[in-house]
Amino acid sequence: MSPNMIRDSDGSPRIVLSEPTGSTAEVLLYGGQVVSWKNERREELLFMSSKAVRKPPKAIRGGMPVCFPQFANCGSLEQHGFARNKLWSLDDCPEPLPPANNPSTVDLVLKSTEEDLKTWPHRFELRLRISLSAGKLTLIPRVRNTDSKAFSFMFALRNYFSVSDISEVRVEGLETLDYFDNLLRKERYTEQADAISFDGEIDRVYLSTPTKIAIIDHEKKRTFEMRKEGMLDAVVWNPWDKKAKTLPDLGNEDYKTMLCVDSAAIESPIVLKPFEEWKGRQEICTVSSSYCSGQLDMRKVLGFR
Ligand code: TA6
Repeated sequence: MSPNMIRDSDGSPRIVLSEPTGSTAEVLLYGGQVVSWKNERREELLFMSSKAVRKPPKAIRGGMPVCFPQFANCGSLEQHGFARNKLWSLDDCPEPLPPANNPSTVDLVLKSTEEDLKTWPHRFELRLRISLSAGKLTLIPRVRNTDSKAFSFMFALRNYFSVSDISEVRVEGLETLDYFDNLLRKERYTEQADAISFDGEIDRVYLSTPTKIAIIDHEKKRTFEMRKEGMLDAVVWNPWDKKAKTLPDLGNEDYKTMLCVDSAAIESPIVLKPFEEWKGRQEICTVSSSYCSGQLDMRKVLGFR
């Protein structure tokens, strides 16, 4: 049995994943983008801008945009590359992954076209498996070099988390790491705090992070546990009020209820020889956290027994 495919009001295809405990996820072929993840209590876990634009060539501001083959504007392509601005297809050949054939998993693919070669001169196949289970959303991105020469690329899964109030959120797992600060000429700094909290714009690429990162929403008593493989870095971004006003597809107050923590391969771009394939993995679990003034034992949340 496959996932449910419905049509949006504008006719664009939307795939609805479901699993037995009642959580759902919704995916658009446009951008290969998860645009909704609701838990069994029908609470939306991902942020979607109140002014999101859902048609080409704009990327949809919310959910989980795929940034490929470039991150930010550190290259000749559009911001965050072109993958999130293109129409993907259902992938009927997800090998070497076993076929999914269940309502909680979908396989998508984006293949380079001759037209694409004019902007990025490399033949590729970008695949994404999106799999929903109770309290967990797993994304498995893969990039295959189908060209006759090697190429390198950056990659990120931009996770727009829905939070109750950004000033009540902490991120654990990035302490003591070096990071590039996009607000300070991308210079390299070292994180001094034992957890990241938010009182202004933040735009950092943390380097060579641990596998596990926790995003703790005190007000909702909810922790997102993020585990990633094949993507060494993590981006943390919130535009805050001033930058938010410069983004036409972001509501002026939206910054208060969003936080981007992305799985990313940025500092060391991935290099593929002809016919090699890179595979990443990102799992996000939701955990009820009875955090109250330091009671949450982060060693347990992050699995350090
Ligand atoms: O976090 C990196 C970054 O480039 C920020 O500087 C900001 O521009 C953000 O991504 C948003 O990018 P987008 O293209 O989604 O508006």
